[in-house]
Amino acid sequence: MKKKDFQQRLEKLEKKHEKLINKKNKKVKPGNGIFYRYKRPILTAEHAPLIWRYDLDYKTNPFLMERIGVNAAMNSGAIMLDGKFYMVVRVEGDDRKSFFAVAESENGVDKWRFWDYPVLLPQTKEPDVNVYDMRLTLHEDGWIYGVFCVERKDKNAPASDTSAANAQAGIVRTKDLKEWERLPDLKHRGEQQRNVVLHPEFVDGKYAFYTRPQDGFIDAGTGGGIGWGLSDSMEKPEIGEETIIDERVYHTIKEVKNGQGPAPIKTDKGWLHIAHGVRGCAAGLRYTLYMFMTSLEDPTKVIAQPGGHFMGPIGIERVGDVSNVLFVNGWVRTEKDEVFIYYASSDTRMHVATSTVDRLVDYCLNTPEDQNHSHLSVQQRIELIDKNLGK
Ligand code: M1P
Repeated sequence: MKKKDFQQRLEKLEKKHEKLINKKNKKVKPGNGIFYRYKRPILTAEHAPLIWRYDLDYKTNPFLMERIGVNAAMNSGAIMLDGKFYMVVRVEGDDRKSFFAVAESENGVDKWRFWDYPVLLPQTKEPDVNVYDMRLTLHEDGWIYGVFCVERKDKNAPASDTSAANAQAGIVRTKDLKEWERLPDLKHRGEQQRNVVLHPEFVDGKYAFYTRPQDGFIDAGTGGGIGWGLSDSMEKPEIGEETIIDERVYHTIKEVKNGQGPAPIKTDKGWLHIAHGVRGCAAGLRYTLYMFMTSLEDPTKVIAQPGGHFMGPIGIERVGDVSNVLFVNGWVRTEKDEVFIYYASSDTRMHVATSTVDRLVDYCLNTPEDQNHSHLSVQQRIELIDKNLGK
């Protein structure tokens, strides 16, 4: 390619990238009264900076090839610092390795822009093979903790099995999302862990973790359910017994497995939780989001559990690298008690939905629970219809 053509192509790429980042997003009205979706995804693989993907030097890359592509931008932790919205995004390269990168936005719904450099995580003695799905918790001890899934090859698998993996909870802490201190992986009594989240407050003077014990890498097996365990310290994080606080239930949206989303939001009526539930079907696994509340006095006690999903994949959300999946590990509550829910679709892209603390609490406290039987669901609807028809 001639230098002139190289230059022209680069200008086109830069223009297209800037245009994408600066696109305004729009609330989809009238919504369902619980939350608003937005027209466009907020972050995609195409949002990744060109300097991450292309060697921009004509001498070394005369065809301006994208040699280190980015495949997805998904499952992101979120936090608000000094009035600005930040996500710690799970970015997946074309080489299937996920890593974390910070993106920021002034208003939380559009103009999301990645920082120039992704996060280079310090390693423990046993290097990570893959890392993903960081949950950020601003803890009352003053640190921002990031708990994420760290995956390594399963050492006990036969040599012929090149897929078997072992998942554990990796932990980092930071004050500014720039300097990250790595802490040891969470010790626990089970086999594997994913979807581990730190509770924002001390409980009985200890650090409290939401867990998801599982027998195998994909299958929850005899484990599963959202668990809870306490640790004396974060420098030597170790939980003893895990209590299951939100179980898997037959023929519900969380029949196969479930996992806590981000750290819960404290309200005067209880802790608000958002989570993902998984069911099986002929097309594979279907991941939807659901909500529940736990007691302020006893955070292991579920006090409200609206039936069914809170949000399921629709439209383009249904399709991606792992289709039929919504996943959430980040939300932000603003000073005005608005809630920005950062969810990913089909392991491919990020979206936002907005609501308020009041609405979400109302949704949790006043939405009927799953009746666990079709005829009872029909009865529930008949009561509603009767009421609406004034009978
Ligand atoms: O592919 C869907 C999701 O699968 C896993 O979630 P879970 O542990 O509940 O099965 C995670 O790997 C998650 O990153 C992914 O989005």
